Amino acid sequence: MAAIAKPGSTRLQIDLRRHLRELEEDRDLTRLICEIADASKYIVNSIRTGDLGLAGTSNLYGEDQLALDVLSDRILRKRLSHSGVVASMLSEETAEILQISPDGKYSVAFDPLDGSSLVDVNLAVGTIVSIYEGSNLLQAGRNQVAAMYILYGPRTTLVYSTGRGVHEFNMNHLMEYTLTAENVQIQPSGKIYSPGGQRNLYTEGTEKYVRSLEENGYKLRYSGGFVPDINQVMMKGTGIFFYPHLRNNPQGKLRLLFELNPMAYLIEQAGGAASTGRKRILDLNPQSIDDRAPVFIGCKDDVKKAEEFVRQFG
Ligand code: FDP
Repeated sequence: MAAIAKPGSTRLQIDLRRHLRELEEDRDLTRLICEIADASKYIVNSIRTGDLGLAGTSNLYGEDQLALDVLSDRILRKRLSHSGVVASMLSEETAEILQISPDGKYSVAFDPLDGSSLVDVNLAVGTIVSIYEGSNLLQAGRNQVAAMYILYGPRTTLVYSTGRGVHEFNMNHLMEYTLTAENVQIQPSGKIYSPGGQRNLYTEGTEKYVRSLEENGYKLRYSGGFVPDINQVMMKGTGIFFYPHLRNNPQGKLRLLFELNPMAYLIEQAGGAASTGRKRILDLNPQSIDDRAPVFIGCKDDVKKAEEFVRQFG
């Protein structure tokens, strides 16, 4: 494998394309990741200047779409369908898998703008992407060949993995992504927790788990956006995020194909873990494109503890 810095050390002024080239990644995969990175520049622009009104359509899940969701979706879909390397693609905003080209080497599932309920209050949102080889998007997340997210916060950052560590890039004033952290690592346990979902709907296992975190001095740090919340774990190298099974909703809220699989891939690559409380996220076999699952994701030992509570108390 080509040059990757040791954890904690960073090589600067390396742009995304060069980084991928140095890792000797497949040319088509390099192309695909760079196309998504390029598309994100237009999404950033739309976020800065975009129309925040409702677009008058709703997605598969019956939620109102903000114009920005629609815009981001269009930007990504257009880029991907013209990339020449995509066999099929699936957006969180659409109800079907689109077959693009029989010559395409990769398939892509993406959430173009996750956390859209935070847009109108100017909190951080993000794009999440999951990549498989071939045209099958309905397979276990462990088969992903790459995953990435882009966080639109005070800064725009891109985090990717092709199975050779997790790397962070910052968008500079020329809108180029330059390397800021290479081979990001998550510690075995931490003192931060980000709890999604309504606490009075938690099952006994999750409630007891949260109490044990509080008793052990864990601090609550939760933004309400999956991308910034996961990025916090990733870049601080510590913490656990969960959106658990609820009393009235055993599947939780987050979507397997667009949210959980790519984040689980990235977190595992950084040395963390991701579980439903009973099973490794990356081992779940999706039955349909809108599958959801509960999730405990972050520091390995913290996820293990959550699993113990869920196993014992449900
Ligand atoms: P949003 O509905 O704003 O798009 O799955 C999307 C998501 O946000 C995640 O980003 C976030 O972690 C979660 O939902 C928040 O869910 P609640 O609305 O139930 O708090």
